Amino acid sequence: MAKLMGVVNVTPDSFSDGGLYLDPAAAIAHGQELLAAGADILDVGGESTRPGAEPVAETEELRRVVPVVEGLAGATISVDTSKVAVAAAAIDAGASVVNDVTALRGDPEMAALCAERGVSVILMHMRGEPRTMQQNPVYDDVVDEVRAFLVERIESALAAGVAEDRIWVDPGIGFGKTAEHNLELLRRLGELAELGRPLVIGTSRKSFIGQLDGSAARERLGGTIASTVFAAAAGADVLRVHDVAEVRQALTLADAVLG
Ligand code: HH2
Repeated sequence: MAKLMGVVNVTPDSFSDGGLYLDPAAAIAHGQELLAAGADILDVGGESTRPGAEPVAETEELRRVVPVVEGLAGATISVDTSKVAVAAAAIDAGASVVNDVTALRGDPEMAALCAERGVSVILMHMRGEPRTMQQNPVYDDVVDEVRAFLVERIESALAAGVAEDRIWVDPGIGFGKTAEHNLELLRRLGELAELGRPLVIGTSRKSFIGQLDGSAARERLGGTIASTVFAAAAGADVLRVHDVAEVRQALTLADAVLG
């Protein structure tokens, strides 16, 4: 079965749960709940990357993330950051995966850090930057372009000394893409699974679901479940979700039917 990555957003402004887990004790308790619900990995982040989000200062991001990673040590933890200082401190505190939405382009030192520390790295596709990425994104063929980007980023990570078996890839659902681009990526996910690296997918509560039916971020569980089941059936290896218990049940059922 695909692995589940539970989202722990230690932020005031994440698009679906901003402010709920800004207090470290609340974030740690939430992470423990997600583990009890069957999360295989916890993705701890201190900076929202929602469309329009403003960057967070390094000291603030460190203050949010490090105590939560420390408090959850023992679990498999990824740190959702593009800053090398935050990644380094999180690794010291127990994280073993760096989830970098810039695919190692945001900080010139990040690739070397990941190589040196031997951690796994998630290379995610994003067109532009969060502040502006949803302003009219255009592709000739979104799947071909995402795939070519990921191939180039894999080569760059390898050249920096990251071991091949530490590299995971992610098409970045919602990062510089229209709803139709996201649907096309899900429809043709098999073409990305062919890259031969673990494939991470994050559709959870995202706005392309709301664009289909008008639902608000907290009302998108049905669309989250449908999209994660499709993604798992198409070869996704890691599903990044907020609602671990519900998605786990859906995947268990899908696995039982499909074998
Ligand atoms: N999506 C979000 C954040 N990080 N990382 C990867 N690898 N893939 C994703 O699809 C992805 C990600 C956005 O979701 P969320 O963390 O809930 O929101 P926010 O960025 O507002 O904190």
